Amino acid sequence: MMESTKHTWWKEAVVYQIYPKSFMDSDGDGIGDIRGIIGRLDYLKELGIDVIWLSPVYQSPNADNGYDISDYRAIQKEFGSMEDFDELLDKAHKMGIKIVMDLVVNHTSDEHPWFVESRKSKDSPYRDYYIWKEGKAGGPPNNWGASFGGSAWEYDESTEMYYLHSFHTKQPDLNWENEDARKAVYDMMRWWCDKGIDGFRMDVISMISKDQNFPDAQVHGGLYGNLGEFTMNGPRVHEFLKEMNREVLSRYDIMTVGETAGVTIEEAKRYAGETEEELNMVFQFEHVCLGDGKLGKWNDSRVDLRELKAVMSKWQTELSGTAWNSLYLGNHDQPRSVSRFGDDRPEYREISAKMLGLCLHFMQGTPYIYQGEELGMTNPYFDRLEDYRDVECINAYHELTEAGLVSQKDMLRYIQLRSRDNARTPMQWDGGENGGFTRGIPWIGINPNYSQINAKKELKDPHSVFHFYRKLIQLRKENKIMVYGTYQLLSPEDDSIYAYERAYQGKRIRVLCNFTDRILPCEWKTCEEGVVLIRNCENTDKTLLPYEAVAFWV
Ligand code: TEU
Repeated sequence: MMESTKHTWWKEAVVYQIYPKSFMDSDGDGIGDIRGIIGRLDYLKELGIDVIWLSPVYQSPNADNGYDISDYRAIQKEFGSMEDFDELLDKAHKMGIKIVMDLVVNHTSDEHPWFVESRKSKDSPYRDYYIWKEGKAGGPPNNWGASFGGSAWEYDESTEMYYLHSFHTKQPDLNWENEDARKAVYDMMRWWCDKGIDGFRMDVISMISKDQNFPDAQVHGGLYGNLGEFTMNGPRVHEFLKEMNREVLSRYDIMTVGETAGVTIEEAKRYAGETEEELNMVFQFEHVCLGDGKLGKWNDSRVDLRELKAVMSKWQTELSGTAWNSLYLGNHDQPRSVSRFGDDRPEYREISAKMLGLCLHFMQGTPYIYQGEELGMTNPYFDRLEDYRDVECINAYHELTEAGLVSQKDMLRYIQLRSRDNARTPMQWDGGENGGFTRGIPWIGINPNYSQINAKKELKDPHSVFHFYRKLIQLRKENKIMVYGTYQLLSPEDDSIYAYERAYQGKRIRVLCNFTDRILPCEWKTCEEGVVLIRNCENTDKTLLPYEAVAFWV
């Protein structure tokens, strides 16, 4: 294992993800907006984060909450105006906070002018911006299924051909084989960089190069073939990213993180290799896919700690010195981390939320905090399908229950545990109406626990999850070992304790985390005065209390 030597600002940064629709509503329409974010910059400053990753704020018909973009150079009305955006960028910069934009270029909205033109005729100059194919035997060109249900091919009457959409029917995939389309994307990216933004989080960037043979894919347990095999880490993806780097990224001091579904260690070393000239870092998916079964994410399994440790440790050690990790336990597509990896029962919620934060922030890589994670926000466990909003879970509910693959009762339980809406309930600002998120009716119900769990309460309480995260961020700034140190797992076989060490320039930190609600003996623990960097409870015995976590110098 090597000590990563190249120091950069984005390795040392802590990123905070904002999902604008659910963050803060300033005008009472029930939908979060940019002015809402501006009003909460002080809160983020107090937390101490360096970078905001803003989920899409571009013009969009919202088939997938902004991940279907109809104009890359406009702000969607519900979120405000370009003037509001410019003000946000300016104010954030004055406070020393950078802004990274979501870049969604695997697909556009079907309402984007490129697609509107493309579907009109086979001779349109925009025809090849998208992926059009003839049908086969009266059906789609192959058996690929879309992420949000149904076939990945949509028949279009005007030219009697099918277009590919890896996600929603309203998200046609761009054809990256087409040079004009690529150039148009780079042009748009330069336009944003020239505005002064600080980087891009690239949506499903691992999927932009498709196997041009478009073969049928294996069916795992649902009704359709899994297209990932032929769309993820495709034949030309690295060529395209090197081109993008040359044309755009290398010309600015920005940070880039690729959302790389299906990425392996070997692929990550190419996407985010120190010398590859593609991206700065990637989001790998292995730890958030643990326990996935024949119906993919739709199940109620709990993560096995030994598996979690194996996956995290593999990424920690194998990228060390050659590429860079992103560290995350939640985002807008994942359930709340405390509900999934911790314990959201009232007596353990706070302590297990802190334990997870400590466990993650002491690893090598750039940590990402998803809005509300710093408060220990939980899944809402809505008990009616009507309370959910996300196309993914609603479509899956119908597709899987109607095909008889799962009962309605089980599917609702799976949704309570795994739906993306778990992360999308409004940010809980205070104990007042709608948790202080809006004076109107929120677009999705607020988690009923907002009177106990909210920012106002936590800001006042020095022992809150918020202040624990604040301290974690501060420690990272004071101790380069947290950023650059090498990582060593201590107890691979232990199914209850996550123990690891970091080493850097002759110094060592040991991290101990109890992932259970039991008191456990722990020989790894030393209890001398003055060595502890941070802990989530006072316990000087050679034991770990339920969900206890501690980091100390050894
Ligand atoms: O997500 C891509 C992706 O891999 C997800 O579809 C993931 O598999 C799924 O959400 C897990 O349930 C990105 C965005 O983060 C997501 O919000 C978008 O819906 C999607 O791309 C399409 O743009």
